Amino acid sequence: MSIYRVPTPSFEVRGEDYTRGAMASGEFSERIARVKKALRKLSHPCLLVVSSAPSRARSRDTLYPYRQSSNFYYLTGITRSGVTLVISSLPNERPKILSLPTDPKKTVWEGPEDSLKTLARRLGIEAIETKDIHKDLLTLSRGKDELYFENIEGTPSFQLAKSLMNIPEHNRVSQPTSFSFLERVLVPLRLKKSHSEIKQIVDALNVTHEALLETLPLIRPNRSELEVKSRLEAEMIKRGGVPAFDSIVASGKSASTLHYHRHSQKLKKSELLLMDFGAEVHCMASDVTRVFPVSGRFEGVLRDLYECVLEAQKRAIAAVRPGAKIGSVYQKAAEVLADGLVDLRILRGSRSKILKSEEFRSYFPHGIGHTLGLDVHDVGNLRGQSEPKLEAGMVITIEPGLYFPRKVGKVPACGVRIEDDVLVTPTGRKILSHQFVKELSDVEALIER
Ligand SMILES: [Mn+2]
Repeated sequence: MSIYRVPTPSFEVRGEDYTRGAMASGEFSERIARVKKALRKLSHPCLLVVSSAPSRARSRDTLYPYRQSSNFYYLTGITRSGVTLVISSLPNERPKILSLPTDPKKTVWEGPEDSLKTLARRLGIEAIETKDIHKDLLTLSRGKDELYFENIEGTPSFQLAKSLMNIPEHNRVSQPTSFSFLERVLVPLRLKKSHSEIKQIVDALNVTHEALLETLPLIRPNRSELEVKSRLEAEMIKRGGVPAFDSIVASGKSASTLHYHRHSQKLKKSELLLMDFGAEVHCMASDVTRVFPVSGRFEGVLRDLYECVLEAQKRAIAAVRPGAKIGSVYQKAAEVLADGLVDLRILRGSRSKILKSEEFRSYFPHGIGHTLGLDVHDVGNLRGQSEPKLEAGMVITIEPGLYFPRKVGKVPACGVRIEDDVLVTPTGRKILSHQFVKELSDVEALIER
């Protein structure tokens, strides 16, 4: 997954202003307040330190496009580098941001940035301009038992944890002796989306959908995967988004590679085109997969295949509700896929035997979905030993698929996956990506020629 700088959208497309949807600073201040409260409960007195992402060198003095640390962005909404946020559990210590003084030489190359004071005022917190961030952080850590830091090397947060750990116990000046990753505090908060976060995901989905509509005319025989991909991403960028991950545009056999990135094929009339893509707007991601018949019509066994995956996806979505585990959602889709593989004469035997078989896993080798938010694969592990239950406010993707790296029976080498973004609501679920049609006839009508 590549990283991209988040531009500040400032122009209009089709009469719609895409500067809309930025989170109000009030929401960031509230999050900082919630963290302070959580820290008090967890391990008082303690300190949470999180820094903006460091710039990463691609080679010599050329940098990768900058993308803010999602945890830092979640608490501050700040998109620039070189800032560190400190939250203490002590009531008399205000949250603060620290930064080095502005370097005029840097400004020559990169232009002016919002001053530290402006950023702090927006958040209603204190600004500390310092020549030695590390020294200041060591001082601020005094009188605390525990430090919550971010596991990103090269940040002042990481550096602080590292040097505190290396101070011999007897030399510590009442400084933290316990250390935790700040995910312990932030994951529960980031996992459940607020009303405005959900609105932001919908905004990102709208940008993604408009980009798709502009790209549809290129889904024709003899066009290339690369043409489709570049149009798709250009249309996201035009609307103030960036790709939330490297888009997958895979035709025919290519679609059996789950994370296909070669984009070297021409579209053929007899094949399907799988597109897995999503814009990120204001650091919030979207993630959708749709499949189109290059000829304009789903025909023969490809039609059966598509219908099977669609039914599996609908059944899985219907199983999403608070209290459900992701395993049971997976199971609903897997049952439909297993029956479908029997109907297609690819597998034989009882459903329960098929579901346990290696062979079935080779046609459906991935999970049913993942959480979505500031990161396309967002915080919170849905699977694993302590499989958590779904809760209202979580946003997850539901994306079953079937993959055939080579021809099996009547099925040509191909891949079909259908993916939507789904909000868990108090009573069930809501599909946030409903603007992307998926019924066979609707998809055919969409690319009608
Ligand atoms: Mn996905």
